[in-house]
Amino acid sequence: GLFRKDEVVPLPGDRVYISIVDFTKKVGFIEEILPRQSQLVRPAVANIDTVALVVSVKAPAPDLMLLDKLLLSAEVNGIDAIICINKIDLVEAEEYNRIIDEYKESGYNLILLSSKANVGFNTLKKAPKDRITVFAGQSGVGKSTILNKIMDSWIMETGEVSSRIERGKHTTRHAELVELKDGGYVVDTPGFSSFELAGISHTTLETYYPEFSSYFGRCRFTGCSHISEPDCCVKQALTEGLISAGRHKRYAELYNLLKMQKDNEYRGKNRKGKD
Ligand SMILES: Nc1nc2c(ncn2[C@@H]2O[C@H](COP(=O)(O)OP(=O)(O)OP(=O)(O)O)[C@@H](O)[C@H]2O)c(=O)[nH]1
Ligand SMILES: [Zn+2]
Repeated sequence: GLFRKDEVVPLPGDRVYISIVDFTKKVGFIEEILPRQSQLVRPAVANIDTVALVVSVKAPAPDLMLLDKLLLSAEVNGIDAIICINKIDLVEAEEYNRIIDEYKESGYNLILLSSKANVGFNTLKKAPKDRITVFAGQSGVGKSTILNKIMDSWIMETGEVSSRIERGKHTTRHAELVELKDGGYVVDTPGFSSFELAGISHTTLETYYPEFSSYFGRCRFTGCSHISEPDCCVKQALTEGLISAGRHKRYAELYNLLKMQKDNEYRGKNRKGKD
């Protein structure tokens, strides 16, 4: 295992073997950290199962490019994603239905929320059972408000007070897992709100779009980018409304960006070689 041999620092969410020193005083030490299924940097938490990506319908306006990037990030890290469409009290239904339409073919679980009007929390409550969930998304979309609401009403009574006191004593803020009454844990600190494209290649980008998956390998050209090639099954699906135009447009934008980065890298290397 990890830890002693490799000097791995334990994180919230780690599954560990412990040695108990004093059972009644709850004193013990970590013997071994079990292999991690996932590891986030911001917040530093291991074994996250679900990331709940929050967008608001208004104030701030939904940034669907950021949402797509965060979905990518979840896919790359092997973490399930759900999409929370928040602040629905601020707009008419047709406005948030536009977002639903863009993502309904992707298969991601979509939850309509309003912390203000107290909408959607029963659905949200069903989602994170037996799992570790972290909330993430752009600044101002309402992550902290959602978390506070969850923690005020769903939290396990045992340990709540002590962990709150504990928290106050720490000078540097670190994420903690909060155990929910219905099972599962939520990370008490909202996650990343920005995104780096590091580690993703334009050639594999398509594999992170669940709604593209049934068309893989069926295009006329191998390595089809699904952007400008003829006889492309993805583009065909697009015209039939089986893939949303917005998702595809942003996919194409990311594809071109990643390809350009790769080309620049390649040129940079070539130039060095010639000097
Ligand atoms: N109308 C409305 N306002 C909301 C709702 N949820 C949150 N807000 C407001 O939106 C603002 C931002 O909410 P926060 O919970 O601080 O957002 P956040 O995502 O945690 O923001 P950062 O801490 O900057 O990442 C606050 O003024 C909230 O009162 C909602 O459902 N409806
Ligand atoms: Zn194609």
